[in-house]
Order: sequence, then structure tokens, then C-alpha cells
Amino acid sequence: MNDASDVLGIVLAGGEGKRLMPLTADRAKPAVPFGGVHRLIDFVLSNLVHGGIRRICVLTQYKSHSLDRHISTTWRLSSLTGEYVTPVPAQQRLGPRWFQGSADAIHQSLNLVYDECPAYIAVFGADNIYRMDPRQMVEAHLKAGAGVTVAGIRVPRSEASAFGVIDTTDGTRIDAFLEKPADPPGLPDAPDEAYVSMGNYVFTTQALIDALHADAKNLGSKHDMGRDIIPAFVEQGDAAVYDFTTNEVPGETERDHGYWRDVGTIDSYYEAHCELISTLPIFNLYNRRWPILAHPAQRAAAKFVEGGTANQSIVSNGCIISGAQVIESVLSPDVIVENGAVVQGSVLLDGARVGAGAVVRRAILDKNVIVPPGAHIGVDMARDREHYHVSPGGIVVLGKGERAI
Ligand code: ADQ
Repeated sequence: MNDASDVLGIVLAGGEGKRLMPLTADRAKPAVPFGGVHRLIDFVLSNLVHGGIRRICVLTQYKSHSLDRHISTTWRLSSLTGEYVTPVPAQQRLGPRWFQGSADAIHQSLNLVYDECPAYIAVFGADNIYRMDPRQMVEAHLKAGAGVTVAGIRVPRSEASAFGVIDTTDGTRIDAFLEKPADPPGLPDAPDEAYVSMGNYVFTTQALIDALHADAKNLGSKHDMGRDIIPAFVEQGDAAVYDFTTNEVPGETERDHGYWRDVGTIDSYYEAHCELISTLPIFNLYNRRWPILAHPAQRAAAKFVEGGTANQSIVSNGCIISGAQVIESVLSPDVIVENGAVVQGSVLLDGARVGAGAVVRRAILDKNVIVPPGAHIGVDMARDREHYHVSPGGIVVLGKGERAI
């Protein structure tokens, strides 16, 4: 099947993202900026849209204002051809309660499915960094003939307790599924690796509707896709797995083939940025055949004056580097770094300002953070721990609008 027109896309974007605090203090996790000019949700939406799935509902709930604004300003598809990306806030359609879990979010939004009558539904998460052609997964779903197909990838076993772990003997049928097990089992051919769910599912529409109705009646359920819905399909022998490494995307390189990152924590968010900035990065943001779409910042181009430099770095529009050094860093639009300042190994979001002579190392500065002249961040960790949020990996984070001391 190369025609994705009979597939409705549902993007789950209502997660709170507690482990990304303070970046999620004021915005939904899928709205967190990434890679200079993107937001996390741009990755899944780019994949769906390039893959021909162009009727997309984005289910939102938690602090959704900036996410809603981003979707309605950036993701305007052609209404002439019936293509759309629409944010769907929690609406209490089934009684006076907000979404209880990701499955309840879809259950409460089934009116969208009844309106569209699609043959298949692609339910994708909103906070991962990757490229994927969803058509190939839909094809695999048709071939497997199960009610649901789950995208799977190998990750180090040490990280697998954050994911749903898949057991398959024949590589297609899922024999068992454990959501976030404390002690995830390794693979027979690679004991240090586990096969996990990417949180992307393709359902045959009626199978999803039946499963959601059954789940809604189950008083013991948390109404969560990974905890309740997928295990229910597995129990009935009706779940298949799609091996993500078989997915091929135009323009990808050997290095970024199969690249997928969950950026659910400050450390993984920071690491994923580090993977963007080397000369030959593991994830190539410059693949023009499968671009990650973004809202173009209507700003003047970045400017370097007074001997200011940036090396192994991404510098967005509107930035001014004046007599300062920026090294191994990612700068969102409108960042200003002044005379004699050094920014190294850091991620600076929109409008952050680093004053003259300041030093910023291994830090994430959220939108509009101000680092006054001469201040030091990431230099004296004991002091930083007293004043700022510091991740387990030692990354110092200043929240939106914070002023460093
Ligand atoms: P998690 O990412 O931990 O695990 P969850 O917190 O439910 O699961 O988030 C999944 C997606 O659903 C995210 O995009 C989130 O924003 C969204 N979401 C969460 N609650 C929601 C709600 N009430 N309304 C709307 N959207 C909501 C999941 C799977 C694992 C899998 C990992 C892969 O459960 O099995 O391994 O994704 O990252």
C-alpha cells in the first residue's frame, strides 16, 4: 500500500513531561524547542505529513497554549484537499473529567474517528527525535493482519525500564509486552539490549474502537496505551511488531538510519543536542529530502561581530555573537552573547542573553534567561546546585525568564 489517504493520524501530545522540568513548567512537552528552530512535535508531524498521512488530530491537555499556537501557525495544510493538522484539547465529552490517560484521550476523541471513517489509525507519540516513513509501517500492519502493529527498536537494556518491552519469537507476532518493567529482559542474541516499543502504533480502526470501549468499562484500568491497550491486544494474540530498522527514508545516511531518541529527561534532551553538532552528526538535520519542517523565524540572519565566533554549533536567525566564543552549542533564535563571554556545550533557547565576560558551560538556558555580565554557570557545580536545577548528569538548567546570579 502506498496510499496513506485512508489513515487518520492521532498524535498523543497531552503528556506532562515532569522529567523535563523546568523546561515543561510553562509548556507541554511536545512544545519544548529542539535543535534551534524546531519543537519536539515537529518531528512526528513531519514524518506523518511527508508519509502522506495528512489528516492529523493532535490530542492536547497539559499547558497546551504554546503547543496550540505552534500547530495553528506552523502546521497549516491545504484545506482545499481536505488535509489538516488540528489541535484537539480535552473537552470532557464523556462526562466531567479531563483525559485520564492516553487511551482515555483517544476514547474521548472517538467522534473524530467517526467523522472521518478511516480504515486505519496511526497513533503516534509526540516527543521523539527520528525520521520514519509511516507508509512502510502501515504496509507491515496490513501484511501482519493483526489489530495493532507496534513500532519496535533495540535500546541498551540499562535504559529499557523507561519503555514498553516487547517479546517476539518470530519477529512479527508480539508474544508478551511488559510496560516499563523494573528489570527488563535482554535479547537472546544480545543480552545487553532490549526490544522496546517506540510508542507508535497502527491500528485497524474497528479493533481500536472495540479495545477502547472494553478498556473504558474496566475499572482496574489506568486507560493508558502502553499499560492497558497494547497488553490487551497481546493477550488476544492480536498484536504485531514492526522493526524500525527496516524503515528507509529518502536522503538518510548510514549514520542516521535507525536513529531514534526519546528525549524524556534533561540528560537525554541534552545528549540528543550533542548528537546534532558534530561535523558528521549521527542525526542529520540537513536532509533536504525529508526535512523536519519548522516555522521560519521572521528575523534577520545571525550576525557575528567584534571577532565573535561559533564553532561546532548551530546558530539560528536573529542571534548576535559579539566578541564572544560559542563552542559545541545550539542557539535558538534571538540569542545574544556579548563581548568576552564563552558559551560551551550548551543549549540556549529563544531570546536568552549572555552578558559580557560571562561563562556558560554544560547548561540549558530556557527562553529569555538572562546571564548578567561576569556570571558563571556550569563552572562551580556546588554553587550551581544551590541556586539552579542540576540534572543527574550534571547539566545546569535555568527556567524560562530566570536571571542568573
Ligand atoms: P511514555 O512516553 O512514558 O511511554 P506517556 O507518558 O503516556 O508514555 O506518553 C506517550 C505519549 O502520549 C506522549 O507523546 C505524551 O505526550 C502523550 N500523552 C500522555 N498522556 C496523555 C493524555 N492524557 N492525553 C494525550 N496525550 C497524552 C510510551 C509507551 C511505552 C513506549 C514509550 C516510547 O507507553 O510503551 O516504550 O512511549 O517513548
